[in-house]
Amino acid sequence: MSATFPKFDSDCSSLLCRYLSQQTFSVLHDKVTASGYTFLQAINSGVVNQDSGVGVYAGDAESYTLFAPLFDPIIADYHGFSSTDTHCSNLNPEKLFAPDPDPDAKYILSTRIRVGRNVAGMPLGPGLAAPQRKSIEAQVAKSLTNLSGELAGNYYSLTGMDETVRNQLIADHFLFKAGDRFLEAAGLNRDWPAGRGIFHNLQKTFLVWVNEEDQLRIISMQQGGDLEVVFARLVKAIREIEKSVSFLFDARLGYLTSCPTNLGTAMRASVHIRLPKLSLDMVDFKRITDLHHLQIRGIHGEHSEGEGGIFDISNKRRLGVTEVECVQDMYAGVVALIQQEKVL
Ligand code: ADP
Ligand code: DAR
Repeated sequence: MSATFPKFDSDCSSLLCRYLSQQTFSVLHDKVTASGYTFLQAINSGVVNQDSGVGVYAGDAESYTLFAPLFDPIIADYHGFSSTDTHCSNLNPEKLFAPDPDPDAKYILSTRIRVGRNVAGMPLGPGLAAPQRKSIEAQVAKSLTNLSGELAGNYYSLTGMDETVRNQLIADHFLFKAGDRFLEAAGLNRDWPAGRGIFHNLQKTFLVWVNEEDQLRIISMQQGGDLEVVFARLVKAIREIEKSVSFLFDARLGYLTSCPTNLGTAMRASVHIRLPKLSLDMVDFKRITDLHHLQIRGIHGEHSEGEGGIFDISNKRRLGVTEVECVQDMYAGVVALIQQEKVL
């Protein structure tokens, strides 16, 4: 990519085109981190994909300081987190109050809470070399296959995975799809599928994605709306894994991730919820989700559409709030959505 200021479409609304001024570009355009990740790589996804929501990815921890003149205003805008704020963590399940908001299972199909994690001492996904990605896979798979009890399971590498098995895991919402064009332009699909895989326990209520957008996506999920059980299982898994894998953590930004939208807790707590009446009035629907800092997605992953009145509802904020608050945000919003669906 040339070192001239990128061309943005007139209707480009990404945080990249909102905050990349000529001045910032002139200061950063030739900057390279110690691990060799360039500023031009960091912005490439948003330049290539003008419909990006954000448009930037970090290739290592240093990206968040060296490219701060662009990353800091993007982080402040997305998370409402200023450069003087500091993140704090709370992974204590006893602090969560979230009794099942739908005990008759009329609305909530399933609950899933995930965190992103990256291995300390390594670049982030966009800056990884193939051998580094393979060594992360080996280290993480070894750590996971030592888990016991409810968390015991097996690791399945994508390399050599039967296509039918892979597609079924994706269809059942357990496995990630092959990287989309945003990840492609960020360099996150390089050497695909080498070094990528999934671990899951027998019941598929505890899963870990290895080397997708982040090096670990630690996931707890099950049918129904018992957020407290799902959160407690996730915390137990995080505590077990960090006994043998150190995570990339920053005092100000919390857990570091390749996309700045996942910084801090790197947590997305979601329900797949059936709201057929409310979904007929998306203005009212969004009024409630905006009030509770929630994001609406389709049920087949990011960038998918709602289907048959069923949506993926999750917390939008991940940085400057604790893990308990992320789940509490989602819980309060889901209670309000169900109440409005009942009124309708
Ligand atoms: P994330 O970044 O959290 O992985 P995605 O939107 O890409 O988010 O979702 C990844 C996968 O997880 C998709 O297959 C999606 O259908 C599934 N998923 C997300 N939330 C839930 C949920 N509450 N119940 C069941 N599956 C879910
Ligand atoms: N699609 C990219 C990333 C947005 C946040 N989602 C992530 N990280 N999966 C965009 O800039 O729109």
